[in-house]
Amino acid sequence: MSVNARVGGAGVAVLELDRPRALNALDLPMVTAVRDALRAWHDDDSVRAVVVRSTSPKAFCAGGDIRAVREAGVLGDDAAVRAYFTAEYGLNLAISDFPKPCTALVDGYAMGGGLGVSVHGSALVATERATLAMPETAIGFFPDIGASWFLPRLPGAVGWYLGLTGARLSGAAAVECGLATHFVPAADLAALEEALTGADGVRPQAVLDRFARPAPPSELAGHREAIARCFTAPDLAGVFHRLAEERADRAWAEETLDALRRASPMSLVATFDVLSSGAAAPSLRDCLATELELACRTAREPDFHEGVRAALVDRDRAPVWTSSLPFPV
Ligand code: QUE
Repeated sequence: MSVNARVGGAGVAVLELDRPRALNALDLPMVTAVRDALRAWHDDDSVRAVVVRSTSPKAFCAGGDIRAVREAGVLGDDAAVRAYFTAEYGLNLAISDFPKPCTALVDGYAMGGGLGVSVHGSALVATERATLAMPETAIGFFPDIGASWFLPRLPGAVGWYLGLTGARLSGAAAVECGLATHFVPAADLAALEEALTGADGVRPQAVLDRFARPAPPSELAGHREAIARCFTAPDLAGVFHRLAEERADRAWAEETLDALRRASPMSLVATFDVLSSGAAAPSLRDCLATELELACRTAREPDFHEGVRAALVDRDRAPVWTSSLPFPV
Protein backbone atom coordinates (compact mmCIF):
# COMPACT_ATOMS: atom_id res chain seq x y z
CA MET A 1 0.00 0.00 0.00
CA SER A 2 1.30 3.43 -0.92
CA VAL A 3 -0.08 5.22 2.13
CA ASN A 4 1.02 4.52 5.69
CA ALA A 5 -1.39 5.63 8.42
CA ARG A 6 -0.48 5.34 12.09
CA VAL A 7 -1.38 6.94 15.41
CA GLY A 8 1.49 7.74 17.76
CA GLY A 9 1.49 7.53 21.54
CA ALA A 10 0.80 11.24 21.97
CA GLY A 11 -2.42 10.99 19.94
CA VAL A 12 -1.01 12.53 16.79
CA ALA A 13 -1.81 10.60 13.62
CA VAL A 14 0.66 10.50 10.74
CA LEU A 15 -0.32 10.02 7.12
CA GLU A 16 2.65 9.14 4.98
CA LEU A 17 2.53 9.21 1.18
CA ASP A 18 4.75 6.34 0.04
CA ARG A 19 4.86 5.86 -3.70
CA PRO A 20 8.26 7.46 -4.27
CA ARG A 21 8.88 6.04 -7.77
CA ALA A 22 5.84 8.00 -9.04
CA LEU A 23 6.73 11.04 -6.93
CA ASN A 24 3.73 10.09 -4.78
CA ALA A 25 1.25 10.80 -7.58
CA LEU A 26 -2.10 9.99 -5.98
CA ASP A 27 -3.75 6.95 -7.51
CA LEU A 28 -7.28 5.91 -6.55
CA PRO A 29 -6.19 3.40 -3.85
CA MET A 30 -4.08 6.16 -2.20
CA VAL A 31 -6.95 8.65 -2.30
CA THR A 32 -9.24 6.02 -0.77
CA ALA A 33 -6.71 5.08 1.92
CA VAL A 34 -6.23 8.69 3.03
CA ARG A 35 -10.00 9.26 3.00
CA ASP A 36 -10.61 6.11 5.08
CA ALA A 37 -7.98 7.12 7.64
CA LEU A 38 -9.49 10.58 8.07
CA ARG A 39 -12.97 9.07 8.40
CA ALA A 40 -11.74 6.76 11.18
CA TRP A 41 -9.90 9.57 12.99
CA HIS A 42 -12.72 12.12 12.67
CA ASP A 43 -14.65 10.80 15.68
CA ASP A 44 -11.77 9.05 17.46
CA ASP A 45 -11.13 11.18 20.57
CA SER A 46 -7.71 9.59 21.06
CA VAL A 47 -6.61 11.32 17.82
CA ARG A 48 -5.84 14.97 18.53
CA ALA A 49 -4.10 16.10 15.35
CA VAL A 50 -2.84 14.86 11.97
CA VAL A 51 0.48 15.31 10.18
CA VAL A 52 0.77 14.59 6.42
CA ARG A 53 4.26 13.77 5.13
CA SER A 54 6.08 11.98 2.34
CA THR A 55 8.70 9.22 2.27
CA SER A 56 10.27 10.74 -0.85
CA PRO A 57 13.02 13.34 -0.49
CA LYS A 58 12.13 14.65 -3.98
CA ALA A 59 8.40 15.05 -3.72
CA PHE A 60 5.61 15.60 -1.27
CA CYS A 61 3.19 14.70 -4.08
CA ALA A 62 3.50 15.39 -7.84
CA GLY A 63 -0.24 15.36 -8.54
CA GLY A 64 -3.13 13.08 -9.26
CA ASP A 65 -3.09 9.88 -11.31
CA ILE A 66 -3.51 11.85 -14.48
CA ARG A 67 -2.10 9.04 -16.61
CA ALA A 68 -4.93 6.69 -15.54
CA VAL A 69 -7.49 9.47 -16.10
CA ARG A 70 -6.13 9.97 -19.61
CA GLU A 71 -6.44 6.25 -20.39
CA ALA A 72 -10.03 6.22 -19.15
CA GLY A 73 -10.78 9.42 -21.09
CA VAL A 74 -9.33 8.04 -24.32
CA LEU A 75 -11.51 4.93 -23.93
CA GLY A 76 -14.58 7.05 -23.18
CA ASP A 77 -14.88 5.35 -19.79
CA ASP A 78 -16.75 8.25 -18.15
CA ALA A 79 -17.61 6.18 -15.08
CA ALA A 80 -13.94 5.58 -14.27
CA VAL A 81 -13.08 9.27 -14.79
CA ARG A 82 -15.96 10.35 -12.58
CA ALA A 83 -15.08 7.78 -9.90
CA TYR A 84 -11.51 9.07 -9.69
CA PHE A 85 -12.37 12.78 -9.46
CA THR A 86 -15.29 12.18 -7.10
CA ALA A 87 -12.92 10.40 -4.71
CA GLU A 88 -10.13 12.96 -5.05
CA TYR A 89 -12.33 16.02 -4.58
CA GLY A 90 -14.19 14.28 -1.75
CA LEU A 91 -10.84 13.93 -0.02
CA ASN A 92 -10.03 17.62 -0.59
CA LEU A 93 -13.31 18.56 1.08
CA ALA A 94 -12.79 16.07 3.94
CA ILE A 95 -9.41 17.69 4.72
CA SER A 96 -10.98 21.16 4.67
CA ASP A 97 -13.82 20.02 6.96
CA PHE A 98 -11.58 17.95 9.27
CA PRO A 99 -12.25 19.18 12.82
CA LYS A 100 -8.69 18.74 14.21
CA PRO A 101 -5.39 20.40 13.26
CA CYS A 102 -3.96 18.92 10.05
CA THR A 103 -0.41 19.95 9.14
CA ALA A 104 1.25 19.12 5.81
CA LEU A 105 5.06 19.03 5.60
CA VAL A 106 6.05 20.01 2.06
CA ASP A 107 9.68 19.37 1.12
CA GLY A 108 10.14 18.83 -2.64
CA TYR A 109 7.35 18.96 -5.24
CA ALA A 110 3.74 19.66 -4.32
CA MET A 111 1.86 20.14 -7.54
CA GLY A 112 -1.76 19.85 -8.59
CA GLY A 113 -3.36 17.04 -6.58
CA GLY A 114 -0.44 17.31 -4.13
CA LEU A 115 -1.66 20.76 -3.16
CA GLY A 116 -5.12 19.24 -2.78
CA VAL A 117 -3.90 17.14 0.17
CA SER A 118 -1.97 20.02 1.75
CA VAL A 119 -3.51 23.49 1.20
CA HIS A 120 -6.92 22.57 2.61
CA GLY A 121 -5.53 21.62 6.03
CA SER A 122 -4.89 23.97 8.94
CA ALA A 123 -1.17 24.47 8.15
CA LEU A 124 1.19 23.95 5.22
CA VAL A 125 4.88 23.97 6.10
CA ALA A 126 7.25 24.60 3.18
CA THR A 127 11.04 24.31 3.16
CA GLU A 128 13.59 25.93 0.84
CA ARG A 129 13.51 22.67 -1.15
CA ALA A 130 9.75 22.92 -1.78
CA THR A 131 8.27 23.62 -5.22
CA LEU A 132 4.57 24.39 -5.35
CA ALA A 133 2.56 24.78 -8.54
CA MET A 134 -0.76 24.29 -10.29
CA PRO A 135 0.70 23.23 -13.70
CA GLU A 136 -2.45 21.85 -15.34
CA THR A 137 -2.72 24.30 -18.26
CA ALA A 138 0.50 22.68 -19.57
CA ILE A 139 -1.24 19.29 -19.88
CA GLY A 140 -4.57 20.37 -21.35
CA PHE A 141 -6.35 20.32 -17.99
CA PHE A 142 -7.28 23.12 -15.55
CA PRO A 143 -6.49 23.89 -11.89
CA ASP A 144 -8.82 21.61 -9.92
CA ILE A 145 -8.69 20.08 -6.39
CA GLY A 146 -10.46 23.20 -5.07
CA ALA A 147 -8.13 25.65 -6.83
CA SER A 148 -11.15 27.59 -8.10
CA TRP A 149 -11.81 28.29 -4.41
CA PHE A 150 -8.34 29.15 -3.11
CA LEU A 151 -6.57 30.68 -6.14
CA PRO A 152 -8.95 33.64 -6.69
CA ARG A 153 -8.75 34.36 -2.93
CA LEU A 154 -4.96 34.87 -2.87
CA PRO A 155 -3.95 38.54 -2.67
CA GLY A 156 -2.93 40.68 -5.66
CA ALA A 157 -4.35 38.33 -8.32
CA VAL A 158 -1.38 36.01 -7.77
CA GLY A 159 -3.69 32.97 -7.91
CA TRP A 160 -4.78 33.90 -11.42
CA TYR A 161 -1.12 34.12 -12.41
CA LEU A 162 -0.35 30.73 -10.83
CA GLY A 163 -3.37 28.97 -12.34
CA LEU A 164 -3.02 30.35 -15.86
CA THR A 165 0.77 30.13 -16.26
CA GLY A 166 1.50 27.12 -14.01
CA ALA A 167 4.40 29.09 -12.50
CA ARG A 168 6.43 27.17 -9.92
CA LEU A 169 6.87 28.73 -6.50
CA SER A 170 9.69 28.20 -4.05
CA GLY A 171 8.73 27.58 -0.42
CA ALA A 172 9.54 31.21 0.38
CA ALA A 173 7.31 32.48 -2.43
CA ALA A 174 4.52 30.13 -1.39
CA VAL A 175 4.56 31.64 2.12
CA GLU A 176 4.72 35.15 0.70
CA CYS A 177 1.63 34.68 -1.45
CA GLY A 178 -0.34 32.74 1.15
CA LEU A 179 -0.35 29.18 -0.23
CA ALA A 180 1.95 28.00 2.57
CA THR A 181 1.51 29.07 6.19
CA HIS A 182 5.02 28.49 7.62
CA PHE A 183 8.59 28.50 6.32
CA VAL A 184 10.86 25.99 8.07
CA PRO A 185 14.44 25.23 6.89
CA ALA A 186 14.78 21.63 5.65
CA ALA A 187 17.55 21.08 8.22
CA ASP A 188 14.96 21.61 10.99
CA LEU A 189 12.26 19.39 9.48
CA ALA A 190 13.13 16.21 11.37
CA ALA A 191 13.08 18.08 14.69
CA LEU A 192 9.78 19.72 13.74
CA GLU A 193 8.26 16.32 12.95
CA GLU A 194 9.45 14.94 16.25
CA ALA A 195 7.88 17.87 18.09
CA LEU A 196 4.63 17.66 16.10
CA THR A 197 4.23 13.92 16.75
CA GLY A 198 5.39 14.05 20.38
CA ALA A 199 3.69 15.40 23.51
CA ASP A 200 3.64 18.99 22.14
CA GLY A 201 1.89 17.84 18.95
CA VAL A 202 -1.58 18.27 20.42
CA ARG A 203 -0.90 22.04 20.15
CA PRO A 204 0.65 22.17 16.68
CA GLN A 205 0.18 25.91 16.32
CA ALA A 206 2.61 26.61 19.18
CA VAL A 207 5.11 24.11 17.76
CA LEU A 208 4.88 25.66 14.29
CA ASP A 209 5.34 29.16 15.68
CA ARG A 210 8.49 27.95 17.45
CA PHE A 211 10.02 26.37 14.32
CA ALA A 212 8.92 28.89 11.71
CA ARG A 213 11.56 31.27 10.34
CA PRO A 214 11.07 34.41 8.28
CA ALA A 215 10.86 33.30 4.65
CA PRO A 216 13.91 34.48 2.67
CA PRO A 217 13.32 36.98 -0.15
CA SER A 218 11.46 35.18 -2.93
CA GLU A 219 11.66 35.18 -6.73
CA LEU A 220 8.10 36.52 -6.74
CA ALA A 221 8.67 39.62 -4.64
CA GLY A 222 9.77 41.95 -7.48
CA HIS A 223 6.85 40.98 -9.71
CA ARG A 224 3.84 41.41 -7.45
CA GLU A 225 2.88 44.80 -8.90
CA ALA A 226 3.08 43.59 -12.50
CA ILE A 227 1.13 40.45 -11.58
CA ALA A 228 -1.59 42.59 -9.99
CA ARG A 229 -1.71 44.89 -13.04
CA CYS A 230 -1.85 42.14 -15.66
CA PHE A 231 -3.89 39.41 -13.97
CA THR A 232 -6.79 41.61 -12.85
CA ALA A 233 -7.85 42.10 -16.48
CA PRO A 234 -11.56 41.41 -16.98
CA ASP A 235 -11.03 38.63 -19.51
CA LEU A 236 -8.32 36.36 -20.91
CA ALA A 237 -7.72 38.59 -23.95
CA GLY A 238 -7.16 41.44 -21.48
CA VAL A 239 -4.49 39.44 -19.63
CA PHE A 240 -2.57 38.91 -22.91
CA HIS A 241 -3.06 42.58 -23.79
CA ARG A 242 -1.82 43.88 -20.44
CA LEU A 243 1.22 41.57 -20.53
CA ALA A 244 2.05 42.85 -24.02
CA GLU A 245 1.71 46.44 -22.74
CA GLU A 246 3.62 45.87 -19.49
CA ARG A 247 6.45 48.40 -19.34
CA ALA A 248 7.85 48.35 -15.79
CA ASP A 249 8.56 44.59 -15.74
CA ARG A 250 9.23 43.79 -19.41
CA ALA A 251 11.40 40.65 -19.12
CA TRP A 252 8.99 39.05 -16.68
CA ALA A 253 6.04 39.92 -18.94
CA GLU A 254 7.76 38.28 -21.95
CA GLU A 255 8.48 35.11 -19.96
CA THR A 256 4.92 35.05 -18.73
CA LEU A 257 3.51 35.51 -22.25
CA ASP A 258 5.72 32.63 -23.41
CA ALA A 259 4.30 30.40 -20.67
CA LEU A 260 0.75 31.30 -21.73
CA ARG A 261 1.57 30.68 -25.41
CA ARG A 262 2.89 27.20 -24.55
CA ALA A 263 -0.24 26.29 -22.57
CA SER A 264 -3.27 24.61 -24.09
CA PRO A 265 -5.60 27.36 -25.39
CA MET A 266 -8.61 25.33 -24.28
CA SER A 267 -7.07 25.07 -20.78
CA LEU A 268 -6.52 28.84 -20.57
CA VAL A 269 -10.14 29.53 -21.47
CA ALA A 270 -11.40 26.88 -19.04
CA THR A 271 -9.09 28.15 -16.28
CA PHE A 272 -10.17 31.77 -16.65
CA ASP A 273 -13.83 30.66 -16.55
CA VAL A 274 -13.49 28.33 -13.57
CA LEU A 275 -11.50 30.88 -11.53
CA SER A 276 -14.12 33.55 -12.33
CA SER A 277 -16.89 31.20 -11.26
CA GLY A 278 -14.95 30.18 -8.13
CA ALA A 279 -14.30 33.80 -7.16
CA ALA A 280 -18.06 34.30 -6.82
CA ALA A 281 -18.88 30.88 -5.33
CA PRO A 282 -20.06 30.60 -1.72
CA SER A 283 -17.97 27.61 -0.63
CA LEU A 284 -15.21 25.11 -1.42
CA ARG A 285 -17.94 22.46 -1.74
CA ASP A 286 -19.64 24.45 -4.53
CA CYS A 287 -16.31 24.96 -6.29
CA LEU A 288 -15.50 21.24 -6.17
CA ALA A 289 -18.92 20.37 -7.61
CA THR A 290 -18.32 22.73 -10.55
CA GLU A 291 -14.77 21.39 -10.99
CA LEU A 292 -16.07 17.80 -11.04
CA GLU A 293 -18.32 18.45 -14.03
CA LEU A 294 -15.58 20.37 -15.86
CA ALA A 295 -13.03 17.62 -15.10
CA CYS A 296 -15.30 14.92 -16.54
CA ARG A 297 -15.80 16.97 -19.72
CA THR A 298 -12.10 17.84 -20.01
CA ALA A 299 -11.03 14.18 -19.69
CA ARG A 300 -12.62 13.58 -23.13
CA GLU A 301 -10.80 16.49 -24.81
CA PRO A 302 -8.03 15.88 -27.37
CA ASP A 303 -5.89 18.62 -25.77
CA PHE A 304 -5.91 16.71 -22.46
CA HIS A 305 -4.96 13.43 -24.13
CA GLU A 306 -2.17 15.22 -26.04
CA GLY A 307 -0.95 17.19 -23.02
CA VAL A 308 -0.57 14.14 -20.79
CA ARG A 309 1.00 12.23 -23.67
CA ALA A 310 3.66 14.92 -24.13
CA ALA A 311 4.36 15.43 -20.41
CA LEU A 312 4.05 11.95 -18.94
CA VAL A 313 3.63 9.21 -21.55
CA ASP A 314 6.14 9.98 -24.33
CA ARG A 315 7.83 12.79 -22.35
CA ASP A 316 8.72 14.75 -25.50
CA ARG A 317 7.35 17.96 -23.93
CA ALA A 318 6.12 19.04 -27.38
CA PRO A 319 2.32 18.94 -27.24
CA VAL A 320 0.47 19.82 -30.44
CA TRP A 321 -2.75 21.50 -29.34
CA THR A 322 -5.87 21.33 -31.49
CA SER A 323 -7.75 24.11 -29.68
CA SER A 324 -7.20 27.81 -30.32
CA LEU A 325 -7.81 31.07 -28.50
CA PRO A 326 -10.93 33.05 -29.46
CA PHE A 327 -8.76 36.16 -30.09
CA PRO A 328 -5.45 36.88 -31.87
CA VAL A 329 -2.27 36.83 -29.73
C1 QUE B 1 0.68 18.81 -14.70
C2 QUE B 1 0.07 17.91 -13.85
C3 QUE B 1 0.73 16.74 -13.41
C4 QUE B 1 2.04 16.52 -13.87
C5 QUE B 1 2.64 17.42 -14.73
C6 QUE B 1 1.96 18.55 -15.13
C7 QUE B 1 0.14 15.77 -12.54
C8 QUE B 1 0.90 14.60 -12.21
C9 QUE B 1 2.21 14.44 -12.69
C10 QUE B 1 3.05 13.29 -12.44
C11 QUE B 1 4.43 13.47 -12.27
C12 QUE B 1 5.27 12.38 -12.05
C13 QUE B 1 4.76 11.09 -12.02
C14 QUE B 1 3.37 10.92 -12.21
C15 QUE B 1 2.55 12.01 -12.42
O1 QUE B 1 2.74 15.42 -13.50
O2 QUE B 1 -1.02 15.95 -12.09
O3 QUE B 1 2.89 9.66 -12.19
O4 QUE B 1 5.57 10.00 -11.81
O5 QUE B 1 0.37 13.66 -11.40
O6 QUE B 1 2.55 19.45 -15.98
O7 QUE B 1 -1.19 18.15 -13.40
